[in-house]
Amino acid sequence: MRGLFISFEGIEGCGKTTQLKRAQRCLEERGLPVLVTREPGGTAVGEAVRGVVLEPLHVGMAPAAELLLYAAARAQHVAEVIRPALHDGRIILCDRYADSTAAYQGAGRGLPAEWLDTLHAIATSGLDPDLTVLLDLSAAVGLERARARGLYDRLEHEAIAFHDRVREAFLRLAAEAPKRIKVVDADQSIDAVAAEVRGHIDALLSRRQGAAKK
Ligand code: T5A
Repeated sequence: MRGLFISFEGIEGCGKTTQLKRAQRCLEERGLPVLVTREPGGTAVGEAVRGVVLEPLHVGMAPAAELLLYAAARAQHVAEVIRPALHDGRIILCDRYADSTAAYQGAGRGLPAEWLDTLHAIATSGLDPDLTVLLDLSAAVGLERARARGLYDRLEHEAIAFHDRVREAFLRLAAEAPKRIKVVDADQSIDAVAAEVRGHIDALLSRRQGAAKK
């Protein structure tokens, strides 16, 4: 049976990585085959692109160059990792995917939607996640959490207004695709967030089992 593709999205510091690890543990304890990956990254090419695109010294990167780099990393990731893992029946937990491009390069940088649509088609052939967990948090709290770790990447240097636009864009995407994108309030304890995330993943697994029985 085809696997499942689950992405985790949200602004900087919203807790994606923390929650993705929790979900991984929970699924592996049940003996399910899980693959954890991230964007940009997940392949040698993608990790090299990640180094370029997140480098704080690259302050002058043109928005179009940024968009193309994220798209290039995604094209490699989909071809080398995501499609093969889906074919092998694995549950893919992916830290960021195409909704990040819509939110950051679309709303954040103001790049035209047609460019994003075209590159999405080229990079993914239209592959969307089965479930996207959107961890919603105010930009102020998210950046405080991210900065408390002492590491700043290039996008974390952007003004708070940029991150507010990104958050609003994620919420708009969720309103447009309520079946796929589930919003979870990330301003709760790690355990409380994990319980909500687990609920959404369990609902997806139940739907899958129900469909398989028909
Ligand atoms: N990007 C990416 C684009 O612009 N376009 C794209 O197409 C793509 C794919 C990627 C950057 O690239 C951009 C977006 C990003 O700027 P990244 O490393 O994936 O960078 O993304 P970040 O959001 O920067 O990752 P972070 O590691 O900063 O955030 P996470 O993973 O959301 O948060 P996490 O889990 O590491 O937690 C951050 C801190 O908060 C604590 C954790 O312990 C940790 O210290 N925390 C909590 N504290 C209190 N309560 C909770 N509920 C907490 N949950 C976690």
